[in-house]
Amino acid sequence: MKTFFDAQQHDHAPAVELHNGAYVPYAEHRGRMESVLAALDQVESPRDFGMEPIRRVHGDAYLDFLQGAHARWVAAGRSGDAHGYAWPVVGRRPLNLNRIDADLGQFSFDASSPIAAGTWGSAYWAAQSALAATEAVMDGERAAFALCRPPGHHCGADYLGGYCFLNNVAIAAEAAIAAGRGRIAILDIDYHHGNGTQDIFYDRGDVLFVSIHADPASDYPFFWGHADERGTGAGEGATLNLPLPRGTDMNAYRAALDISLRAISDFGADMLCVSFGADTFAGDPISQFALQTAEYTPIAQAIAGLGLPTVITMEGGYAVDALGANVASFLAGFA
Ligand code: OKP
Ligand code: ZN
Repeated sequence: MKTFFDAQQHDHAPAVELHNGAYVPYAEHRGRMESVLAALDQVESPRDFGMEPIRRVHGDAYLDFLQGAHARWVAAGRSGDAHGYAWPVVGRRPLNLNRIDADLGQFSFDASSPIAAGTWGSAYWAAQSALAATEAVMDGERAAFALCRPPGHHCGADYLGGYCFLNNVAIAAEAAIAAGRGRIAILDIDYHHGNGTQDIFYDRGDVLFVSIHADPASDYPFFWGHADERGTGAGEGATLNLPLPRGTDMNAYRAALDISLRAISDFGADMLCVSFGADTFAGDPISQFALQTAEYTPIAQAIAGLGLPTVITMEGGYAVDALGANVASFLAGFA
């Protein structure tokens, strides 16, 4: 399968994150990509599609913030990565305080995503990888894989969070729509609910968002991904959340997958975008499902059975030693 990745995606290297009350080494690190790259035959660097397709999803103020945040952090006399610590819980009024600490709160929803010197460049090239995979599929490939790092599904039009800075799958979907595809289905099978993707398309009837994830009553991101979130306005019914309990194994997972695939086929999509996270793996250090490496192949075969042109974007997966094998097992299902 055509796979896209740019070496600049390695540059994003935060040192630590806040986890259960302590600062621990950042789980979303470059070793994840090295594991995947070692398991795949060949990858191509994407061409540069520029800012226009990114601006279809993200607001100008947010993009200005993201590009400049680390330099402003340094200019404020700080060292290391930019971490926010104050959030505007009520509303998101842009106050133009020109304080880096205020803006870190304004443009994020959690404390999972410090901004390092290389963050903007890596997020930019992860999005370009998603665009290259989309172009490959538009040009006739049956499926293509964007090895996105950083991942994207937690960030919205104007906020980052959950290790995510640019919403790669949303950027891919909007690029396909701009190029003439009418209806897009997004299937999110990361362990965590893709709250950012859901938010971006919540009021849209032309993009179906279907997600299978750990019940947010027990797991991050807590406030989104509940079964009663079904979209609004023209998007009513175009969001489908299938939360599952911790401990879910292939049997229960497969039943939810079948419900997802029926919804996608009923929607009549022209194209499918898959947010693929391998943090559903039994050995994942921050997640609690029980899927095995070999089970990613039949999951992908079932998805491929929809017969839709498919763009696959990488989301999570933190069992680094097994990540390459898990991704290879998934991609094999499309062969
Ligand atoms: C990103 B993706 C828990 C901290 C939560 C955020 C998890 C982001 C997952 N102590 N950290 O969906 O794999
Ligand atoms: Zn995840």
